[in-house]
Amino acid sequence: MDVVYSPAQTLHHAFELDGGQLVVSWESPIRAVRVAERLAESHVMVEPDPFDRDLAEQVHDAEYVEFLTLCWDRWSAEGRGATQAMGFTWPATGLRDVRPGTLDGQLGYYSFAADCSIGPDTWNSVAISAAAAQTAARLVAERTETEPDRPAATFALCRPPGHHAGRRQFGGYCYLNNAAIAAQALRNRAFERVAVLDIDYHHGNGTQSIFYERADVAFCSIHADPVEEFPYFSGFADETGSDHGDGHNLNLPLPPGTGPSEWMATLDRAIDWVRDHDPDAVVISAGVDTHENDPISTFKLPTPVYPTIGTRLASLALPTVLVMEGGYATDELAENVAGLLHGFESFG
Ligand code: OKP
Ligand code: ZN
Repeated sequence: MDVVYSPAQTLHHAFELDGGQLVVSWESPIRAVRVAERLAESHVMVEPDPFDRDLAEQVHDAEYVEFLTLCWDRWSAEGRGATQAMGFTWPATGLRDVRPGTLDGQLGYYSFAADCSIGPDTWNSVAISAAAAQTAARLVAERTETEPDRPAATFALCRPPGHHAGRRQFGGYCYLNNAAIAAQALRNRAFERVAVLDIDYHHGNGTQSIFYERADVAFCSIHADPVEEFPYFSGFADETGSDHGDGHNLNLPLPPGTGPSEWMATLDRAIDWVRDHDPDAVVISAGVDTHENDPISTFKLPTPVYPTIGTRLASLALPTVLVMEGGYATDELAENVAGLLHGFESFG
């Protein structure tokens, strides 16, 4: 399969509040560098199309997208360009959901976590990361038209990741929701029903919330139980969708420390659920922070399991956009991603 990626995605780097201190984010540029280097040995690398803002505004509020594009300029115009922009107060429970006029107010209004700063290159990398997902969806749609009997697949090497970003909220290292943008792009083409399957270690709260009331995009996620793990306030098993989306959302939380046999059995459940929804195309939120050496996660998947995961995903035999999410074991990351893709490609 082709890989969509631009080196401009490495320009962004962020800080996160961790253990009471602001530190360099685990979500580092080297992640994309290593994965790209590795995949270039075995795959055709494709440059992303120009960022399609109208498409992004189908899954994000236009005002929010505007905020992201202007944030750094406003921040530096305030004379604060020596550090990166980050909020410090949020409309938490009991407070009012009003949009403030000031930058500090809006930084809180538009985010849910202090792990996601905005620097001079953030918007550029974020937009190109989203464009990689959008381009991967286009390629899958076009290949499905020319070869309808052969399920097309493309990998969007997205960085920064996206699955925590909501309609108007950044956090969890995510600003624009790349997987949601890919799913919407597929919906805008010939695919009437799309399923997003999120196998990142963390719950894809942003993707879930974007499609929660919709029947045309189903969402299923396997992740660490939010009782113990980020994002803490979303990802419970009783979140099943609402309104038209009722029954179109499935969360499969697992305890910290979950190993490969339990995880693979859960993947089988997820794949069965997706198949029961009879989608025309699939988006995989492909995080590999489930790896045993991941520095911020607790699952125990060994490197050799990723090809097996890829093969199982391919067994859906549907047009598929794979979108990279997390994975912070930088020494193993590229091998795990390559293994996932090779396993996928070896199916059938
Ligand atoms: C992004 B993705 C406090 C911990 C913040 C945020 C985890 C975001 C994961 N510094 N952790 O799902 O891989
Ligand atoms: Zn994650």
